[in-house]
Amino acid sequence: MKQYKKEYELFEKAIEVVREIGRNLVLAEACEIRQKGQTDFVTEMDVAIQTQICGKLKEIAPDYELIAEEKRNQDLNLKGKLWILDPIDGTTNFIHHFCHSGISLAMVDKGETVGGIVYLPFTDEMFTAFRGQGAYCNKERICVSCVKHLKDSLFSVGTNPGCRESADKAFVTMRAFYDVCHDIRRIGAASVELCYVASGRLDGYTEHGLKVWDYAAGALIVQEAGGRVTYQNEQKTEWGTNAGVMATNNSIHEEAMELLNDRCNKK
Ligand code: LIP
Repeated sequence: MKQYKKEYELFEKAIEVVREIGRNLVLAEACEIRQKGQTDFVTEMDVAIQTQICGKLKEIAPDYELIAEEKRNQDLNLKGKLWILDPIDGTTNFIHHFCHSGISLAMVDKGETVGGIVYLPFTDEMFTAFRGQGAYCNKERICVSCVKHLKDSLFSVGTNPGCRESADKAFVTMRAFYDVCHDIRRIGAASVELCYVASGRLDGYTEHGLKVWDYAAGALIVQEAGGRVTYQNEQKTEWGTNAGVMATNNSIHEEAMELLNDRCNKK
């Protein structure tokens, strides 16, 4: 902890930045929507929140690089200190007034995530974790569920709507988990689903082809809450790593991975 004293102070400031700017999402009126792909959207609010958070982060941490979903992430030094921001994770939810979106910010030092912040403005829940310090929701310590077997779990499976080519794989995965678990869920925002695993509302979550800003902060929150996160089919890009993510309460991880490998990864 001593080692990260300065980072921790900065992390606390970043929490307030995310909260202050993120809560504007709740007040947002109809806003302009642009299609990045047929089923991949960006709204005026994504851009506004990103611009404001980036501006504030530059003020409080001028030496940090910044990766963010709605900007070109080129010529960055990914080996040093870095923020990874998704200004609205769950943009499709936001567009449809399905109030499950998060503002996700990870603090990275030499390739390792040391801080994770995910703010859910619609429920005013602030999920945070700093490496080695546990995970919290609105300052209350959280931990993963104690479900021991996949057959007793509630499991979320993402569909990665921006990547229709792999829809078969997503729905085979859904079916596989549905066959075994109590039931499946799909919330539509990776960061939110990860925080739900961290707080025991879900026992596990998996989705393929996520971008680093979708999962960086949430993955640390799961780990610090006692859960486990593993990655599949990692693809390094200029700005980070795309990957399939499996996040669980740890107890059901092996079983979930076995199911994924046996029934889904062959598709
Ligand atoms: C979205 C995710 C969602 C996933 C999509 C997309 P966005 O993030 O969180 O769960 O299925 O592929 O990445 O685009 O709303 O920030």
